[in-house]
Parts: sequence; structure tokens; C-alpha cells
Amino acid sequence: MIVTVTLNAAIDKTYHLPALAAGQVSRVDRVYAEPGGKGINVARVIALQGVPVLATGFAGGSNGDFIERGLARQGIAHDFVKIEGESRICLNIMDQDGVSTELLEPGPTIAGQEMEAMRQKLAQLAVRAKVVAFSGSLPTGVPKSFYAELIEIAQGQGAVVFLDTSGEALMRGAEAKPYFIKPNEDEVAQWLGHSIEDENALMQGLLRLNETGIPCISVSMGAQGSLAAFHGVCYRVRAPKVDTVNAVGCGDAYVAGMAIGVSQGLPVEECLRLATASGTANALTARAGYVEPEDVKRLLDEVVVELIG
Ligand code: TA6
Repeated sequence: MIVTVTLNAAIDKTYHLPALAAGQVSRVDRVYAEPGGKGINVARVIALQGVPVLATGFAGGSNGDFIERGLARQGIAHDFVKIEGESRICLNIMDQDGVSTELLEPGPTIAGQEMEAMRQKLAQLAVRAKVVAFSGSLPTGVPKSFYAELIEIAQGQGAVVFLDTSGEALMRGAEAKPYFIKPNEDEVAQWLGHSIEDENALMQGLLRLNETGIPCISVSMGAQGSLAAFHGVCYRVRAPKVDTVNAVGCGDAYVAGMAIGVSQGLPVEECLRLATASGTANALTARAGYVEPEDVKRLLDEVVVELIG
């Protein structure tokens, strides 16, 4: 089983409208409301590909109820720590030209005993998990070191750990040496302590990070694909060209594909192929964190994985 952890779960609302004009009334044509937040998106994309998954994290209030009911309706197993606060709403406003504006709420304040409940729940769930994937921002009140703590708990139970977050939560979480991370170029530069001039410098930087004890690192190049350093070997991965309908959640779908590949013990190239095909398939649907499994299968053959050093 794969377990996904979303500490800052959300209702992801997507508003499709002709144009967003600041300071004016805009009428919305279509609304999608889904259980969301990065880890929940990861769980959905895994479930859609028929692989056993369980979503955990913090959920509270009527938004938390909506998230849990939505997951049940979508057939996704879940076991959240119930919190006093209200889970957040994340809004994606898409205009007719496909330009997306995201408004992400900070999320509820988490109390000390709720964090303790999370530590205990994770210890129970991680025993049964091959992969535990932590994704997304930390809600208010949660220390930046919390991911590192949870990673150590999951690793202590024998799970392979993924961490997809940003900024200080990533820097601190990475100290616990997760198996897979997905930083952006700026975060890699911050780690290395110098700017990155070109692809070769990025590649050398990722290899140095491998040496610090993080075996698998992917840096997204957007629609072009990604650059990855896995176990001291670098790969350039070219994504198939598609007409993007909604790019929100592509990174989460990439993590989902990678988690499936790693949990099934696929070779590195196949993991990168599945991750990229899943990320690209997400771009083809109007919903965030969603894929049609046939799209993933079809796109697999179109992903190009090159060994570059
Ligand atoms: O990756 C897209 C997305 O997952 C949205 O679905 C939205 O919920 C958001 O990211 C949350 O990101 P955050 O980093 O705040 O957890």
C-alpha cells in the first residue's frame, strides 16, 4: 500500500470563466470542487491507476467533512486526524485562454495534541506502507521541523519516504533524508549555496545532493519534462507535447506515478516514464489532480528518458 500525507488538506475549487477582471464582477461558467491539497491529489491519481492507497493528514470542520465524503465517493481509503479548526479552500481561477490564477488559503491552526495524534496515526499506518508520500505546505502552528519528525517515524517503520514541499519545510524535512524529493531550481541553488548557470551545473548540483543521502531527486522543467538524479546517475526526461487544459496538480500526478513505480520496484527509467506520463495526463483534464488511466498508458511510450551522466 502507498500512504499519502496531506497536513494542509483543502477543498480545491476550480472556477472556469471567460476572463478574470480585477475590480469587476466576473461570472463563473463551470465550478469543480474536489478533495485536494497536494497529497490528496497524489492519492487520487494513484487510486485512478488501480493501485492501493490510503490518504491521511489533518481534516476539520465542514470543509473537512466535504473532503472525507468526497474521498469516500471516489473510492479512496482515508484515515485523517480530526482537528478543531476548519480545513482550507484553494481556488484556481481559469480563464478561456487557459491562464490560471491560484489563491491558496493558509489553512487551520493545529494544536499540540493534534500533532501528537498525527505522529501516532502515522506510526500505525506506515507499518503497512511500502511508500509514504508527504506533500504540500504546513498549516499554521506546525513547526518547520515537523516533516523531518514524521519522516523519521515512517522510515523507522520501514517505509520508503517521498517529500514534496517547498521553502523551509523542504529544507528542514530534507535533513531526515527522504528517498525522493522534488525541489525547484532555486531551492537546489539555496542548498548548494551558489546560483545555477546551466543544465550541467544543475546536474552536478543534484549529484552532490545524492551524495548527501537523498537518493532520488527530480527537478521539474514544466511542460518540457524534468531533470533527475537517481542513485548518482542523471537523466533528462522529455514530456510528450500536449494541449494543456489545466496544469494544476501536474506535479502531484508526477509524484503519484513515481510512488507507483517505486512501490512496484520498477527500474528507474520506468519510474521516470510513469511519473512523467501521469503528470502529462493530469494536464489533459479540467480537474486538478486527476488523470484518465488510458491517457497515462498512451503517453508512456511518448516519454523520452535520456541518460546524461
Ligand atoms: O499542486 C496543486 C495543489 O495541489 C492544489 O490542488 C492546491 O490544493 C495546492 O496545490 C496546495 O498547495 P500547498 O503547497 O499550499 O499545500
